[in-house]
Amino acid sequence: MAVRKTDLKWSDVTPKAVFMNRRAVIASGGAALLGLSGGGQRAFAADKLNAAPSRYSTDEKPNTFEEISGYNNFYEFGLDKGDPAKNAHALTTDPWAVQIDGLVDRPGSYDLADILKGQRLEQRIYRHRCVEAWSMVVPWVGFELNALLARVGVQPGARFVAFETLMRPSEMPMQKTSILDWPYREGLRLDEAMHPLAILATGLYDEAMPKQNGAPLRLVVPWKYGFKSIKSIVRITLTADRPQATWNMQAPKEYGFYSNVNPNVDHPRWSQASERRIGGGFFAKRQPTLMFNGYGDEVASLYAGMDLTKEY
Ligand SMILES: Nc1nc2c(c(=O)[nH]1)N[C@H]1C(S)=C(S)[C@@H](COP(=O)(O)O)O[C@H]1N2
Ligand SMILES: [Mo]
Repeated sequence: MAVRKTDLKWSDVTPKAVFMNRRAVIASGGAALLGLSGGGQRAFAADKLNAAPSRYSTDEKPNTFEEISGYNNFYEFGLDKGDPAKNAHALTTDPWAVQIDGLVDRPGSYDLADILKGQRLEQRIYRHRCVEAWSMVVPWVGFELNALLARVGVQPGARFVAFETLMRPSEMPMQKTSILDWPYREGLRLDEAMHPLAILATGLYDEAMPKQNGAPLRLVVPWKYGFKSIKSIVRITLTADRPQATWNMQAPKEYGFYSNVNPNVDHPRWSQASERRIGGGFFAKRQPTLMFNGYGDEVASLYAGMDLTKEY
């Protein structure tokens, strides 16, 4: 892959996480995974990734690593929740380049290691709410999307940010079918993308991102339904016009562009008023879904004056 090195002013500091991906996996030969399976709850220190705790973390109890990496939507690897964990090992995530283009001052194809250099990694324990009305609590490790956008220089005409997942049918078998219009695409309004809650994540707990969760780089936007959080990102484009988003293209009456978590706007085929927390067990009570997934104090002002029953 083309690597342009670079007129970006990346700092010389190299966080451990840059090397983590390669080292931990090779060194452990899978032993790390065995270590995980016994314990349920894991330490949140995230030392291996050198990630600082965040004031944006929820104090709710996180789901286990096994729950978070064993129950996934990643249609490139199959439609069942267990398919990504079974099939995503086939994905080559190193080397990895991200094309950053459109209305930016310093467009280019950037090696992921260069992007991570000098980024302040944080552990963000976020609520995670799928449009299918299940939820988890996930200790992501990542950095604010706005930090990357600042580094490439957003031009004045930019109003949206578009994201694309890798297109590689040889490793992503469902891309040989037309169940979705590949590659998976998503978009945010620029002010949403600049919000400090929106992160690019490279890890979970203190491990590099499992492939089924979108290694090596995925978006996390905790006040929106999970499908906005696009996985295995290879392209970020600043645009003047609203970009296409996969589920919105697929079924616009069911999935709007904004896709803010909203208990008052039902999906046409099911209620969004409550959710099932994964791992709670079969008899666990459903819990009420919160407006903006509980992040209203932080993000509601982004939507002042909008009718969220129409712009869903
Ligand atoms: N490329 C890609 N990204 C994707 C998806 C997908 O199918 N392909 N599924 C989305 C959906 S519907 C959800 S709920 C989240 C799930 O993220 P998780 O598996 O880490 O919980 O990923 C989102 N990102
Ligand atoms: Mo989802």
